[in-house]
Amino acid sequence: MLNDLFMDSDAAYPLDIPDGALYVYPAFFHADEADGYFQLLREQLAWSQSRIKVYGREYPVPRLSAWYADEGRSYGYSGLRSEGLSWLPVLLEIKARVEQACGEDFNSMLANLYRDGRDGVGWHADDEPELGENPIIASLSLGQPRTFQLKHRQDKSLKKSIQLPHGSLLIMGGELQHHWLHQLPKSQRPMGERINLTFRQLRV
Ligand SMILES: O=C(O)CCC(=O)C(=O)O
Ligand SMILES: [Mn+2]
Repeated sequence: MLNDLFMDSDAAYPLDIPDGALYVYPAFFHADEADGYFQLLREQLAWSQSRIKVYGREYPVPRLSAWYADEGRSYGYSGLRSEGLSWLPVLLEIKARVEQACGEDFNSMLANLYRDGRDGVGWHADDEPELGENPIIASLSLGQPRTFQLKHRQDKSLKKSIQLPHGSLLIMGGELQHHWLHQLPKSQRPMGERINLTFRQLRV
């Protein structure tokens, strides 16, 4: 559950959508604090480019990523199982702030680095079985503001497009991952780097 402090804050607001919960905290970190975290994460995280197999052919995904988790937690995706890296001090610091705002604990975090507008992530839901039934996922954005889009799986008329500024926190909860897909589209416009951290609680 999101705690009262978060719900009562002037700086955070719920987005009115059916079949799921979505909250945005546009200035979760102030600009200077967000600048500092961007630099540290850019330098310190173990960024690498994963490859995915589509119809028997392998492709590099259009972004760099890094996966951190409590010891012993592993995560399966694209037929692979991977152990998370050990938390870094900067990540523990950010995680504590995010946990306080959400009133939730997180034991894992997927980081993405979008190098420019040619990087993005396609339509998907964060609905891996290890996340449990209705996961709360807290998504921190740093750097280049990018558009985050959602579309309802059944009702094709339902769409949402949100601009995620430097230092913002987006929280997804309720049945959102069952009923909606989300993506970060590529863009033709010249763009700088963006770092996104998604905090998750693995149940297994
Ligand atoms: O970069 C973002 O804002 C979204 C990333 C995302 O959806 C994911 O990593 O599952
Ligand atoms: Mn996602």
